[in-house]
Amino acid sequence: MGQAFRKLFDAFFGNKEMRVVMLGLDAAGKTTILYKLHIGEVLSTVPTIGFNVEKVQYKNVVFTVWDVGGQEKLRPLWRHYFNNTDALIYVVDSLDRDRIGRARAEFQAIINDPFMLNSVLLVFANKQDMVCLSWFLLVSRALVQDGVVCVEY
Ligand SMILES: Nc1nc2c(ncn2[C@@H]2O[C@H](COP(=O)(O)OP(=O)(O)OP(=O)(O)O)[C@@H](O)[C@H]2O)c(=O)[nH]1
Ligand SMILES: [Mg+2]
Repeated sequence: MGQAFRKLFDAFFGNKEMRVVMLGLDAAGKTTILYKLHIGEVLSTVPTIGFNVEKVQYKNVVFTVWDVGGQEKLRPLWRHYFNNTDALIYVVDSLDRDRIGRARAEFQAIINDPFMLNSVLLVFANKQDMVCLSWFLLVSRALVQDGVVCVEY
């Protein structure tokens, strides 16, 4: 009885859980972001082989954030993380001009996957502290109109 009430109470007022998958090419900065979110500090990282996962709480929402390695040989494994994903954070290295086309192609493949059709989406243009360099990704503004995301430059 007590258990049933607790479940009902949690459903209305308790913590919500969201599964978030963070993807992007190798060295985009995913692991750095994960640990900045988790412990609030920038740690030194090594390339991720496999994944890291941490829980991050914001107000009454617990985000389980999966940070998946982005090296070319690991990218075919990304799709195994898509099922039941509430949100995708796609991290792009704003300075990586040479691979912006590859980053875009991988992004399109992800968002066209049937498992990802209902996921919330954030594209994170990372390394903006270095934008004094000669080239960088322009930060865009995404607007949702009738369920369609329009990007303003
Ligand atoms: N200047 C700058 N460097 C960053 C930033 N974020 C990450 N880096 C650096 O970029 C490098 C790669 O960062 P990681 O977080 O390991 O990249 P990753 O996306 O997890 O890479 P994989 O695990 O191989 O997929 C590291 O040397 C980081 O210190 C940032 O915002 N600014
Ligand atoms: Mg990593």
